[in-house]
Amino acid sequence: AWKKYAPKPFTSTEEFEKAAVSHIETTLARSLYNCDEFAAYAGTSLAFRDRLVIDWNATQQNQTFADQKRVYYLSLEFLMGRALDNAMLNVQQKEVATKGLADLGFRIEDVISQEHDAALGNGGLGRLAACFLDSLASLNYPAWGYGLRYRYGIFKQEIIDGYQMEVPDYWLDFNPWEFPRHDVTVDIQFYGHVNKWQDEDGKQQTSWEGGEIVEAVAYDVPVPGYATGTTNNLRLWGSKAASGEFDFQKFNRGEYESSVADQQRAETISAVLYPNDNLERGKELRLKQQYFWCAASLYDIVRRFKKTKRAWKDFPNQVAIQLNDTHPTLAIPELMRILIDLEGLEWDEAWQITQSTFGYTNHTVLPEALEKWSVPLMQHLLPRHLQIIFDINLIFLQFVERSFPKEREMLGRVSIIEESNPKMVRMAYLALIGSHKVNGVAELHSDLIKTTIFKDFVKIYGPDKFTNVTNGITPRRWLHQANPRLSELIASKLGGFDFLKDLTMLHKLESFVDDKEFRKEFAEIKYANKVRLAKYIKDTNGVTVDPKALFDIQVKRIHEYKRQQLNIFGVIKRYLDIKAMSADERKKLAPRVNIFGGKAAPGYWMAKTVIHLICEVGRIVNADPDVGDLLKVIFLEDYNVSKAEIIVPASDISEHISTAGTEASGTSNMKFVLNGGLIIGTCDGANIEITREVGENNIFLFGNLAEDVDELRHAHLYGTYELEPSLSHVFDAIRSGMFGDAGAFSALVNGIVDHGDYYLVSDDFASYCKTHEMIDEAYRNQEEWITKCITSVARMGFFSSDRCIDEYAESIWNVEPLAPKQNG
Ligand code: 26W
Repeated sequence: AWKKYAPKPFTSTEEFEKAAVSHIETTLARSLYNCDEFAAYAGTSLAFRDRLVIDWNATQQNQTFADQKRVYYLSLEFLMGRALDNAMLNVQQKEVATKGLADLGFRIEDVISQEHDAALGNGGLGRLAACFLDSLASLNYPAWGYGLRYRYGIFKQEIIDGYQMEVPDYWLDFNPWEFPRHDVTVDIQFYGHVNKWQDEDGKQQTSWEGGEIVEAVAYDVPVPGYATGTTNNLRLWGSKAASGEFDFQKFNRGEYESSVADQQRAETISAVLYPNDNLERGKELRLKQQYFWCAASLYDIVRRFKKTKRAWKDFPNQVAIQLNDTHPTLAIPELMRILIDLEGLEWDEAWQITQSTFGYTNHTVLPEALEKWSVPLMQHLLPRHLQIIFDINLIFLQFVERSFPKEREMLGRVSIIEESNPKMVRMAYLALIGSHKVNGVAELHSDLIKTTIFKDFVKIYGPDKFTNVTNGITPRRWLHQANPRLSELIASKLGGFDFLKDLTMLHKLESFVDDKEFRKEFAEIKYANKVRLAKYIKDTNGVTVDPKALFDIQVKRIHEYKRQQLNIFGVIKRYLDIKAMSADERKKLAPRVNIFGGKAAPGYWMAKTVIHLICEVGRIVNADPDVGDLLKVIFLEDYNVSKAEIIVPASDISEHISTAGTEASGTSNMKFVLNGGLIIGTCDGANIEITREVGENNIFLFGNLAEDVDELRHAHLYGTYELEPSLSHVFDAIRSGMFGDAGAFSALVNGIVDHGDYYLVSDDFASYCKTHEMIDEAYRNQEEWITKCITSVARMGFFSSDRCIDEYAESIWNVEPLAPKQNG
């Protein structure tokens, strides 16, 4: 049915050309005679933007008129990547643009690559938010994203002499995809004090007064659904000094410099994305960002609700707010403040409304990632919110005390306030208590939160408050856009592109697994994608790699729990083995290219050491004539979304090798398999469900299980534990200076040898290496390999973010899709 709602297309190549050229000449004021690739990008984007705006306005009108429940997805990160290619594909008009641009003398790939990535995120959590927006629009859900408009996204990574350097990512020079709404602003208050008094009726009143005001300005980004008229809105808040107040006064008093300084201080709030992934640092500016964005978003949501003139009790029937991790948890006390202090509701009614409105998604169990804010800091910055949090906690603890009178020790454990010095607010507990549903992001992860960090809360609220929604990825970007040839091939077998909206249709590919022609084309496409990546590697790293070699890829944030160190130690072992072989033995080996990519948080010294080791191993191995094409080691600089679109379709094997129980889900694992690659992985996160879907024969699992991790860690610290001998060999090589200054890597090695090997590298090393030998063996039999790949692709339907969003809609939000009005 969605076909009949497909938006109005450019009716001809000429029409597109005319629109693009007109923008180049008038909007950009550039002559066609010096039209470069950048101008072509700008003209093409503006031409498509005009199209999107029509659908966007129609969608907003339609949703307002329909007056049904909306979803608000609050996320401090949206890792969108580039917009143009996605927009052209989602409105199904890329061919027109390809032809039109060719007429004008451009290759569309070159034009697309002019666009700067919108990199407003660190990794998995931010990219998940972006996939969700694509699915929400594609499935016609009335939904808004709310985030921050950082002037600097995640830093750009440069590798200089084998070390990571960070360069600021200023991305807003030319951004045709955002619409500043200078008329949509919200005043946000910080600091100040709380006043309490009794009004004439004897009713207790509370207000928050004084302090300072910063203005939030809305910037709207259209989010087009695939093959539908629905174009949703992503609203990003930018900060600026509140207009007309002290700045003008100061100006008039001749304090020009200090008024500019105030302005800069206000703009600092939305200046930069914090580059830590899974590490909480408790910085005041970060708390300011969180409140600024929560308060602006809630004001906006409440304003929209109030226009409907409904009673407050209807709020949860009109509004579902999803908290993407604990970063937006302040939205809970903020809604309570609005309802009680500003709207005059009683506590119980306000609390009932609040709890029914929010849902909370947990994305990590790593203790160092759990957000805690010091009570003194909150008292200073948000005095009224701290009071509300104390009240929420008091009422909650009284309830726990009544329900479990014999378990007094539980009170300290579940209190929102940690009795440390200074006291800390545990944001995960606040998010859980203030929401009606809590979900993890893969089955194992959702089980683990119930038995570890939230164990007591399962007892308190019962198991029904907790649910699982396994993550997904959008097949539009991660198949159709990143791998157009594979998408075409699949469409040719399934009778069109409907599978992009119902990914379970992929299962029909299984009947083509023995089809000779299909297999040949499938293999050719993988090869062509590897050729493209090989060319990219040559251009960026200057290293020649053989596209016939097995491409083994690990791209993700660099983190000890993700165990890039395990991978590079395995590579070193392979290198040592090759060095020890005779020429005859070497001839029997399957050539490999080991590709790494990912950013280390700027202050994460150990992660930076891992990058350095990878680069140094590459430097030695790639120049060793004994090795030749048998082994190449590549570190790709500045891994991001647009680079992932080149890298992901080119893998034979990708690595998802976290210590069991640490990777909540992983989503790149899904991307790689959907693109016809196999994976080596631990029994962790979504790897487990991928195994269930594709079958044990089509995945290379290794390593210890989550349930054994505690005991193994204990054995490292106290038991009769011995370092894996083959890993000892690797360490000897590193210590010998084979890969440059051994001292540079001593902390990395000692962490495993002397300091407890927290991530169990040694425990999993032998099984990891053995599994890689099985991979070599399997790859030798190309026919069987291709069968595994095709079978896996056919079984990946479950991992569409469309399935995931439907599950959220059904089990958490209780919202229905809204069909777009037909254009015309
Ligand atoms: C406060 C510092 C901080 C920053 C970011 C703590 C935690 C985060 C994120 C929650 C980390 C993150 O991106 N988690 C990833 O979320 C993905 C989407 O659900 C999962 O697939 C990954 O397994 C998980 O690591």
